[in-house]
Amino acid sequence: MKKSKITDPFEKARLEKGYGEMNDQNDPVVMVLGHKDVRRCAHNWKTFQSGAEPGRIVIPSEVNIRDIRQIPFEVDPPLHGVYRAVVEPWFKRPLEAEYEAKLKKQINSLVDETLKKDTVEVIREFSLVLQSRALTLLFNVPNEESETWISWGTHVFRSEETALDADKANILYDYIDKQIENSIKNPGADFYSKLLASEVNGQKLTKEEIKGVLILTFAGGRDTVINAITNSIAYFAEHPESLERLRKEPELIHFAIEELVRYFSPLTQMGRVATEETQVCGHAVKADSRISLCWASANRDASVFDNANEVVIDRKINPHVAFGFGTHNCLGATHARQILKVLVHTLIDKVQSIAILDYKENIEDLGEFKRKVGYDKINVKFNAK
Ligand code: EMZ
Repeated sequence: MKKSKITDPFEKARLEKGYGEMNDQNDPVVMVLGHKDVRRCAHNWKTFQSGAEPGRIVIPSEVNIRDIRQIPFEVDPPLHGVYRAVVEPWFKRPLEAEYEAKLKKQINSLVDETLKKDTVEVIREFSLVLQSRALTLLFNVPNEESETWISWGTHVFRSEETALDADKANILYDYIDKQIENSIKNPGADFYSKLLASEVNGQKLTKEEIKGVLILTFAGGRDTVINAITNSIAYFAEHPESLERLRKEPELIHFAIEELVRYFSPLTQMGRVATEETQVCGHAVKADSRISLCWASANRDASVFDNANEVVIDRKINPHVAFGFGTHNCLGATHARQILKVLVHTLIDKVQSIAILDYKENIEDLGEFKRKVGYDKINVKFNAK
């Protein structure tokens, strides 16, 4: 089996019953597995809410390490839409030519550095660095700030020792408090200042609300983007023919990126809390219990995707849900897509081949399912064109 392969552990359960079950910290989850059901439940925000206790819709639940509500992620309509409208234009900035040019410069220089090395551990030396540097563009702060963020590691709430690390979370919260105070004293063109100047329903955002947006911006796109970058490198290492094809037909890059994101599904699932007694796939769901929308499973649903377990690099019709679906579709998706687009262009320009030397897979333990989501480490060698 190829080292870059990500198998689908949900197939049997999806076909046989349409749902799975897992116990997350004694707060069980009914996992919705089929594409149609996932979309239907995502759409039904009245019954399956996001605005539950902060941290509870995340799996593993973060209720023990976080009381601040992430915004707009943990807010239901109609208020969700009001917050979303405030932040949305900022999260579309990656489409601006100047932003893209800066991103190109960052990724070009990182790939140049990487080409000089005999081996590179992709997660720590490449993906984490790339994600953190790119995030300085989203925040519109100096590139040096990425050094601090790199020191936090691949997840702001999880460490190697523990799945939910309260001390680590506090580092992030303190950092955010400090940045907000700095921007109050010295307003600028950064995201903090932008949020401080924003209003919702005629009222300035409170510090708590600002913090909620910032925690989401730091946490939400971190391990997910890192996994997407790392898995892309592993994929192209083992599929030089795909890299070659994109070199010859760069107009396919857009399709390739959607397909890689579908196949990797960097975020396996996201929870919701039932507001009333209901059922999914004929299975009873109690009021105030959790379901999850299993994006990774929906993205392998053979009734929607031909050759669902293969990367079809030029797949044209691709209604994947890797960035979620409906009201809460990923706020950072534009930024993430730009990162992958610029990365693929840079690989095409500069890299002939990539060799995987050794690796350790990152396997998520989801009760009856075990899912590879990426790697804990992967050493490779980049070879120049
Ligand atoms: C939350 C989540 C958002 C959560 C779209 O996902 O990402 C997770 O990595 C974070 O731990 O707090 O932001």
